[in-house]
Amino acid sequence: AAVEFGLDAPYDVEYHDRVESTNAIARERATAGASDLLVLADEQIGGRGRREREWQSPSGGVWASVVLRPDRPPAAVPLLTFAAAVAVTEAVRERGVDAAIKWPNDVIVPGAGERGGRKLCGVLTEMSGESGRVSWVVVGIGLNANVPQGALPPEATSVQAEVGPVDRRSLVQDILERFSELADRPEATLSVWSEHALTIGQHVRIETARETFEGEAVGVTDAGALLVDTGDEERTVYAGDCEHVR
Ligand code: BTX
Repeated sequence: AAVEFGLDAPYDVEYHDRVESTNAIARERATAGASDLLVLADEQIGGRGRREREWQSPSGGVWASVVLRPDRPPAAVPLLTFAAAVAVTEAVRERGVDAAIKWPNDVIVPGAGERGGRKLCGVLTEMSGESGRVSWVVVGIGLNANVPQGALPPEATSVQAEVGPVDRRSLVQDILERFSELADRPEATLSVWSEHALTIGQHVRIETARETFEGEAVGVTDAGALLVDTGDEERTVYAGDCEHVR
């Protein structure tokens, strides 16, 4: 049914009208040996974010998971999350949405006041491997494209809410082309990411599995970890939630 979306993608495409989670299907396919595969759905009923959080995925969105077998160490995998965020940011900007990246995995519409900092897209990257080698990676992209505002959490926005409904086929196509181009180019990814990222220079509140602290985001490492100056020391944050405090 990939015909439904009519995609001419740089990956094999498996299309579903409705699934639990495209990441869950992609993980199964990856475990069975697949690579360069895109699992795409119109609607998810069990979409997931990081730490098992729910991801609202009503019909009309772009719920997509790419299976890759990249020849790179696990430490370089977060740059695939960056590549996806860059691809989405550029594609929606081309369509008139004022989008920017929030470390590590969100595309937001900055704005001011009440409508400021709303989440447009999230990326969930999962991987498997052993002894320092990556076996497979699943990069899950959740983009609120043509979804009604009422079906989203209040802190979210959609392409439709920002600029009106868009052609999802060409949107997905643009995202995939850019993503596949960046997927093999970690250095290029990092530099374009930095251009689109809002986080650097902001005062941030970081929440990791173990602690919460604040400081100024001063940069990212080559592997995409966030550097935060707390005033006392510079911390390196590999994974966690980040809020822009001011
Ligand atoms: P995250 O953990 O950074 O963000 C999850 C949080 O985002 C939720 O707790 C909620 O507050 C908020 N949220 C939930 N749904 C939406 C939405 N539709 N728009 C904006 N904010 C929302 C982000 O995780 C990573 C999400 C990846 C989703 C893709 S969709 C394709 C693939 N399949 C799958 O199950 N997950 C990925």
